[in-house]
Amino acid sequence: MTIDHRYWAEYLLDAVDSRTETRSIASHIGQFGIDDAYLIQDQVVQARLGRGDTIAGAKLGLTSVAKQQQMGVDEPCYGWVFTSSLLLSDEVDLSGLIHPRVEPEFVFVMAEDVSGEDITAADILDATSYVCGGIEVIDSRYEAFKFTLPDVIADNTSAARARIGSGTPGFVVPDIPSIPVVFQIDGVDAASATGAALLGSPAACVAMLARHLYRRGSGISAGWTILAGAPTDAKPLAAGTRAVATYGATLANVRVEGC
Ligand code: OOG
Ligand code: MG
Repeated sequence: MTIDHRYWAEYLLDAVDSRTETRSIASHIGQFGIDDAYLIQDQVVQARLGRGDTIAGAKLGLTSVAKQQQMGVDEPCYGWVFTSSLLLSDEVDLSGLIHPRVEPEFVFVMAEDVSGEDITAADILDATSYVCGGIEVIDSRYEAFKFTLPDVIADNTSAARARIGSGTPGFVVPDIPSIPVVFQIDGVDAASATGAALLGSPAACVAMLARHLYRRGSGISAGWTILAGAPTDAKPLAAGTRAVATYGATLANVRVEGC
C-alpha cells in the first residue's frame, strides 16, 4: 500500500485548524505501519515549520502503564514540541483546542547535544542542564480521543500545549525515579505516581528518544525541552478547570487553568 504522507499530514492539520475531531487514519486506510506513521509526522513538522513555527524540543508519549492502559496502547511513541505550543502563562486558551486533556510531565532541559545508537540514561543525565516539572495539554485530533499506535504517532502524539516549570540551570536533581507526583484537579487529588512510573526511569525514556532519533538520522540538540511522558493518566481540561502538578519538595509546582 502506498501512503501519501503529506495528504494525511494536511488532513490532521485541517482538524487542528477547524477545531474538529476527525476519523482516525486507520479507519480510512486500514492498519498502517510505524515507519509510515513517522513519515506522516515528519510532514506535520514540515508543514508547521513552513508556517513559521520552530522546534523547541521533543516528547515521549505512553511511557507509563497508567497512560498505556488509559489509551489502550502498549508501546511508547515520540513526537515534537513546537515553540508555539509553550505556554507563557498558566492560562490555557481553549479556543484553539478540540477536547484537551492535561497530564503531569517530567521535563528535561538539555545542555548538550546527544546522539548515538547506544545512548543510556547516564549519558542523558550528563547532557542535561536541569530537570523540572511540567503539565502537558494533549489534544488528539481523533474522534473520542481514540487511536491506534500508528495513528497517534502520525498525530504528533496528541501534542498541543505545554507549561514548563522552573528549574536551576546546571543542577540536575538526584534520584528522579523517586520523585513523587501528585496531580490535583480543582483542589482534589486526582492521580499520583513517582518518576519510576516512566518505565522505571524518566532519563531512560529520554535515552530511548535519543536512540529513536539516531535511527532516523538525527539526535537531541542542546537547548531542547524534552517531555519524558506522563506518569499518571490524563484529565479533561474545561473552562475554569484548575490543574496543579506537585513534585514533593524536589521540583517546583506547575499549574494551568482552562480559559
Ligand atoms: C498520546 C500522548 C501521550 C504521554 O505523556 O503519555 C503523552 C495520548 O495519550 O493522546 O503525551
Ligand atoms: Mg505527555
